[in-house]
Amino acid sequence: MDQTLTIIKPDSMEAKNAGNILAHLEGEGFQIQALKRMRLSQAQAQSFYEVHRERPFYDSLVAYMTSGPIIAVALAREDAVAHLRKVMGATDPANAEAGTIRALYGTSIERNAIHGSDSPENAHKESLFFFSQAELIAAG
Ligand code: IDP
Ligand code: MG
Repeated sequence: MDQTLTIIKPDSMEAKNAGNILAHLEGEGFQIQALKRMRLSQAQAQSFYEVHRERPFYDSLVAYMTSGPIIAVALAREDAVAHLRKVMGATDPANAEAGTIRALYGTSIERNAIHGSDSPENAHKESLFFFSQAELIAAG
C-alpha cells in the first residue's frame, strides 16, 4: 500500500475538528499508520515548508503553523497521495469541491484545515520528518 502524510493544522485543532477529520479519512479507506500530536517550533515549521521560503506567505504560514498544536499522521491506502489530495480539496477552501475536507473545515487559503503531501517522494520525506523508519513500518 502507498503512504502519504497529513497534518491536522492548528485551526482544525482549535475548532476541535481533529476527530471528524480522522473519521473522514478512515471513511475514505485510509489506515492510520502513525500519529503524533505536537507543537511545531519555529525552526521545525520553517524547515517543513522550506520549499515555500521565497513565497510572500512564508512568514505568515510559519507563524500560523506554530500558533498551536498539530497532529501529524502517516496514512496508508492504495494511491494514497493522489487520493488524499482529492479528498483534501483545493488549497483555497473557497475553491474546494463540496464535501472535501478543506471545503468542510477550512476557513481561508492559509487556515485550510490540513496538509497533504503532493508526491510520493515528498510523502516519504515528510513522513520521515515526523516519524522514524520503525514507526512507519506497517504494523498490520
Ligand atoms: P497545498 O497545501 O494545497 O499543497 P501549497 O501551495 O503547498 O498548498 O501551500 C502550503 C500552505 O501554505 C497552504 O496549505 C496554505 O496553508 C498556505 N498558503 C498557500 N498559498 C497561500 C496564500 O496565497 N496565502 C496564504 N497562505 C497560503
Ligand atoms: Mg503543498
